[in-house]
Amino acid sequence: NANGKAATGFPEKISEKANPEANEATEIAGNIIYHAKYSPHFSPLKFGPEQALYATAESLRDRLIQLWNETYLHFHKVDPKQTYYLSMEYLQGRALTNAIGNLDLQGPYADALRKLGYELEEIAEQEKDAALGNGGLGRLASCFLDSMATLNLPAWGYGLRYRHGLFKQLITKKGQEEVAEDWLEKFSPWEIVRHDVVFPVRFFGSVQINPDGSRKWVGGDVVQALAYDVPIPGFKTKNTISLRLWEAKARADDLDLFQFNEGEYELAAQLHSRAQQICTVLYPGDATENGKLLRLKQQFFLCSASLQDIISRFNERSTGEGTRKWSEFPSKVAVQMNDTHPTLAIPELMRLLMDDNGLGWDEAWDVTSKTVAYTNHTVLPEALEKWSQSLMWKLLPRHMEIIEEIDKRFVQTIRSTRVDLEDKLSSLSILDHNPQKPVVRMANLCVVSSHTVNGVAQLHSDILKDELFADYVSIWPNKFQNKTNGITPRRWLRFCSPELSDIITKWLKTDKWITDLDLLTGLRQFADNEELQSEWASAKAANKQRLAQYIERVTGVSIDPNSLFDIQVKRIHEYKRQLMNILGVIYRFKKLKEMKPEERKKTTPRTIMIGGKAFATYTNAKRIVKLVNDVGDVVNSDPEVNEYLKVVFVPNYNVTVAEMLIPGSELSQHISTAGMEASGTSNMKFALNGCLIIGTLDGANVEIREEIGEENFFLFGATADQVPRLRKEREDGLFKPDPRFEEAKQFAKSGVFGTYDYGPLLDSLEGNTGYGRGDYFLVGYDFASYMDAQAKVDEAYKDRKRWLKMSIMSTAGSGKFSSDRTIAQYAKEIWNIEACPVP
Ligand code: B1H
Repeated sequence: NANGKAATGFPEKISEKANPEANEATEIAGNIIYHAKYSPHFSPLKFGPEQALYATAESLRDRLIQLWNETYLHFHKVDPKQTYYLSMEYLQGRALTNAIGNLDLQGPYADALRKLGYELEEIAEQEKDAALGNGGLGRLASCFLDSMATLNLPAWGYGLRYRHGLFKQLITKKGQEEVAEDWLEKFSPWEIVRHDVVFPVRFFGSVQINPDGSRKWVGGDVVQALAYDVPIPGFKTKNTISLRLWEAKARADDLDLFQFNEGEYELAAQLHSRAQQICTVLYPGDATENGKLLRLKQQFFLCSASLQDIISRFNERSTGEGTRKWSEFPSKVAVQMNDTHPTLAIPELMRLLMDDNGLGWDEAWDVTSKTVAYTNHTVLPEALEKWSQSLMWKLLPRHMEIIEEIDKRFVQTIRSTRVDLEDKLSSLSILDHNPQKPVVRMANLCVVSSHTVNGVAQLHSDILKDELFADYVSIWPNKFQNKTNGITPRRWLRFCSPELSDIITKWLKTDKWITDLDLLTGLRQFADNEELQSEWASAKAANKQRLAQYIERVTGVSIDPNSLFDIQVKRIHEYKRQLMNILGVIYRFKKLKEMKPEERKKTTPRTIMIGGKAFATYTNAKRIVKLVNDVGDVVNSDPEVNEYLKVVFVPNYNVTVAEMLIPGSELSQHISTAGMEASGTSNMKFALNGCLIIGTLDGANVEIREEIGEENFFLFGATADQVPRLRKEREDGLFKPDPRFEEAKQFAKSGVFGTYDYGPLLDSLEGNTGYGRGDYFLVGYDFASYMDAQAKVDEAYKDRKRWLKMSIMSTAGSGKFSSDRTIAQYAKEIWNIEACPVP
């Protein structure tokens, strides 16, 4: 056939050349064919792109398993202190290009596939995007795993194996629609089911008091947690760590055969279906009581299975003189809680130590509080988890006893040592006894029980210390730290933009920057160099071209690769202010319409791309999606202006789409109300790829601007410390809107963008309407400086040399934002672990 393959689909003969890479490629091609023929998933007669993907992945998996085993055995032998990262979310995206790149097999794999009639890129395109997370928090966990492996750290991730990841976003006439995602439709070639690793996890039941006074949790439902290991290779190292994902299963004897034979099939399989529900979807809607219960079950399931596994490994690695002393536990184990979602690790570890292993309270508390640490990712009050006490008593009665005891002891200690805090105790305590709705405050439980609490960017950590957790700081001044987030330079530069990477390597005369990102500062001295600038521009142009083709393919909109590519992609949230972006677009459109043709020609042509998913029940976020799409329809089909302005909603934003968008970006928007975005991580990815940022002094923007230089950053907007006063002024009717803001809103409401009722959305920007939240996010206040900053962007883009210099300076200043730096700091300053490289 056209690919030079025989009728069966398999190439008849693979020719060899006399160089070692060619031999390696031949061997790999042989492995791929072997898997295509003998792995039982597909007909052995066909070798289409999909078969090629699975066979290629399986050939890599063989290598990964080998490395994974070596790493495991090495850790076992050396017995170092090990970190366990507990997270309800991982946004792994695709794994093929990453695995090939980290194993440094790019050349041989590309050659091998070419022998088989395929391009590596074409095969990589077949892979589904593993989206077991929502957004930044989940992607951070995945970047962290890459860095842990690359730094040879003894560290593992634990998570849940959701059958369906984050929903797929369809854009229809109605706006966003959600469809169940299906990454396991066929199977994932990257996971290894571990039938030998199974732990029971209990729900409901009651607490039994034994004659000796000890307590035991009994009865209820018991579900089995089965481990699936996803090997995580480090970059150019043997170390390959594990992302262990738990799946919930019932046991065979949970099936009631008697009932089944009576024809009561559903009743008979009750326990099976209840077990299955746990891992069916990522974060189910929690508006209903059932939804809340399921979410809580998921959290506990992760914590219980992971801790049983950790404890059994701790015992396994004991050096032969019987079981180890429990007091050694904190010097062998560090548990990091990714936000409050795995808070139940605290009472579960206490329970396992006391009820299953006979420790007393003080001993168990000492071990637990020296083991767990907590990362906070948000200060938004609605995202601070609070669980109903009655729900917790029902599902986890023994844990509630333990939480009560932790709270009681904490309150007692404060009462006896800190009289000054007496009136703060009602907000510092873990249990909130508000008679209307008694709840457990998970963040408080984390702060009280953890040895270290950290925020994810300097500004955010300062807010934690000065506001959210200020009173705790007065109790434990040394408990609080900052760990500014980072991103892996492998996925987010080396692999997603090989063109730019090669240029960087050429000018730095080394590729060591891939694992030592601070070396990028070496580019600064060449930022004005014309040769570099022209190479830089052509790499960027190639990435823009590729992006333009992608956009046309998925949206049908053709965009001009010579226009300024302006991108805002992230979850749709009012605090992230996509609404401000689109109002700015609306204003720009109106002005372009009002201009004479000669005037229009003087403007900077722009393509504005906005993408992101709205939570299924978040009405205003969905209205924003609809508005962006409606504005796009009108603007893009307007023959007078569409040469100068295009507006595209990028559907189904995910890790894979990000890998296409970010390398092709020139300007990106990180425009949250100051103080609300804990860090942001896409800002780092864009800057690393030479994309300029228009943004507020929020989250990690602050540090990015410091690193790349304020002259290379389009800054606007109120600062975090001004926000409370501005909100107050807004409430008191003292705010005078900029005329551009009024004009944009009026135009949006005028009906030019269709018949959908945007009243409720736009009214959220007003002070005191029925829907209004009094413009809580200060779009009105920041709009003027935002538009001014946008005008500066237009001017800067006209000066190509200046723009390219700024772009190079962005990349050059991004070294700090490597997740290698972040993880090295966690390892040293929180976990107290050291590298354990496989020889
Ligand atoms: C972040 C979340 C989050 N902060 C609740 N909080 C969730 C909260 O499913 N839930 O219930 C899921 C996620 N996610 C993000 O974390 C911050 O908003 C970003 O600013 C930050 O960059 C990211 C990683 O630290």
